[in-house]
Amino acid sequence: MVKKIGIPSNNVLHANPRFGTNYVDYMQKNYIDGVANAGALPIILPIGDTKLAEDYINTVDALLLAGGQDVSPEYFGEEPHLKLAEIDHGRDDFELALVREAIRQEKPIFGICRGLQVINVALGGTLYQDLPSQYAGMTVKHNQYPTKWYMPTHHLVWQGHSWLDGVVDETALVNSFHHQAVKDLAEGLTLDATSTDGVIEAFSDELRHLYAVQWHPEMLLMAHPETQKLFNAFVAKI
Ligand SMILES: [Mn+2]
Repeated sequence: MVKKIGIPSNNVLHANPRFGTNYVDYMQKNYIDGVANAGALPIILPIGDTKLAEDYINTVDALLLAGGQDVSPEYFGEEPHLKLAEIDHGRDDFELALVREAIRQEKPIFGICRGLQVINVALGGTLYQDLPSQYAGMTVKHNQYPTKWYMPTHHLVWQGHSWLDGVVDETALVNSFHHQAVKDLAEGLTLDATSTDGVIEAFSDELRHLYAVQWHPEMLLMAHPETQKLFNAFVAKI
């Protein structure tokens, strides 16, 4: 049986003349490609009521959490920092509920960028709301804009053996489009990689089947097809 991977959607909350409405749910095609090319079936889960989380998780074998907005600091007990970017409580609540339900049903989760941060917060961890102003040791450009999204820019420092062994080349560069990052890693998560300035770039938890990276492998797929190995490795965990 083909493995079904639920991908919670993102949405557009601002008026958008292209669609003639304020409310559009969407998911970038490169996440869908990563899942489909790994032989799994991508199923987009539209942002909805948290009460639907159990039914949604019942219908899929795993979750993939995509990038996007900042996570609201209310979920880790802070007021919004001056440099906090756009937040969306609807998306936060829905994804946090899906993460908790997937863990309860022992279904694997792959978190990418914001997805990594959502997993950490769901389990009681905290975030830097804005790395440049809150992380004094920041010496690496973690928002590589205006460099293109498919262009990897910074190195990783591996912290031990993990599911990424043989999947991501240990000398590889990764791309980087984040101004938030994990501050306190939630209990039970294993640190897999940081950047050279110590920002958390990957963690996992084999017991709870959680796998997360701070970079954007889906954006590298077209220019660096070897990145597909990361999606394949996740699907092999299901
Ligand atoms: Mn980075």
